[in-house]
Amino acid sequence: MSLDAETREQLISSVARFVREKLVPIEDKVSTEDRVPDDVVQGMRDLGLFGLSIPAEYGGLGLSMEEEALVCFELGQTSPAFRSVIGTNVGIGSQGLVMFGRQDQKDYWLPKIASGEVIASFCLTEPGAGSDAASVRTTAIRKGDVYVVNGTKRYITNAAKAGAFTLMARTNPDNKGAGGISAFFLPSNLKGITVGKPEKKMGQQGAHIHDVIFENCEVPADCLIGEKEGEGFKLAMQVLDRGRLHIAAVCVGVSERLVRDSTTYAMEREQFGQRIADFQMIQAMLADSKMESYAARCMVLETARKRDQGVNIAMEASCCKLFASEAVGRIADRNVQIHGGAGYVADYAAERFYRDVRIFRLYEGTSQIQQMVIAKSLLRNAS
Ligand code: COS
Repeated sequence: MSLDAETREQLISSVARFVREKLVPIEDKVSTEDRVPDDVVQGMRDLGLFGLSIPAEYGGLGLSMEEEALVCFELGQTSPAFRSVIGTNVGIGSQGLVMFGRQDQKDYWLPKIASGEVIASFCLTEPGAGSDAASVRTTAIRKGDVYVVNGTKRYITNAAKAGAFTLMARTNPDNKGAGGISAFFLPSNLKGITVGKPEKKMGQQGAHIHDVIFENCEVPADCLIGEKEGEGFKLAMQVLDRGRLHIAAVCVGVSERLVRDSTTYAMEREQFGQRIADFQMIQAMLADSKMESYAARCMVLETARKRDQGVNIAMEASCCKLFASEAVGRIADRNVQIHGGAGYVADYAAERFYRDVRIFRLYEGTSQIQQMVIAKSLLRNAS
């Protein structure tokens, strides 16, 4: 679904204002205290941010992918830890259900996810299964009306706040490959689920990741997403295709913020009797950063529009994630460089963003995984 032009404009400008007035001023505090305040989370609920991608019939905003990207461009203009609050509900936590859920599952869960009443996390990664997502070892063995789940999930964003999990587990241990994996959507308060302590991370303080441990957890059989076992890997891949585009859009937003910060600083800072913005070597860095952020923006919008037209964008989403996440890394690095010594100390946002953006090249598939997806697609289509 797509909004009319006026509603779209209103939404984008409300998000931009919220970011500018409520989020940017507390970036540093959130980072230091490692916590997003409750009133800010409530503000996100009021704006409908938890339900960006949930169809309107379930109380979400039902945005098209292009509209979601436009919102991400705005949300990315501040510390990415804020985006993480809504990120799993909008993306990987909910989309398996949106794409493949049964009607009764959607009716029950999606309104709660859209309103932010329930936080949904995505449990795929394990200690032994990261890039090789098909090697999931967590098992879900059917016994009567339940699946008995055993295993450990790792680096699960928002797990401690989650009211529900999208879980990938092996329902057929005899099939060690992708076909043995099924997807479940289950409440987080079942007996046998423990959430570990938050990990100490390099950046994005305020956003948290945890282990989720399943020990003989009896998951009602109707928590299986859809009707059939063995569909979990393909579900995860399709959720990630979409998620990668979302992350690329966030990278664009952060890139644009950093280009602005670099330019502002270069115009304020004086050396050798003039502002450093007048030195061509500084200008070259500014120009490269702008070029890369603009290229990433164009790629994301083009791919989002294609997806909205129903085109399979698995390969293009990987192109976007690869380019935008690597670009924002270079842009954050140049931003530190332009700030000089000030870029290395925590008084300026440059140091924090440098750490914050590093994860973009890792989660929802590393840069090397995106290269694999792109190359595999090229070879498949050429043969
Ligand atoms: N959409 C639909 N189906 C897909 C798909 C996609 N994007 N990608 C793969 N599949 C299907 C394949 O068509 C294949 O189906 P068949 O067995 O019917 O032919 C099946 O899934 C297995 O595919 P493939 O052999 O390509 O899987 P691989 O084990 O080689 O893994 C990669 C492919 C590496 C791309 C995958 O494991 C991956 O994306 N890993 C990274 C995971 C990740 O992002 N982790 C981050 C944690 S989540 S925050």
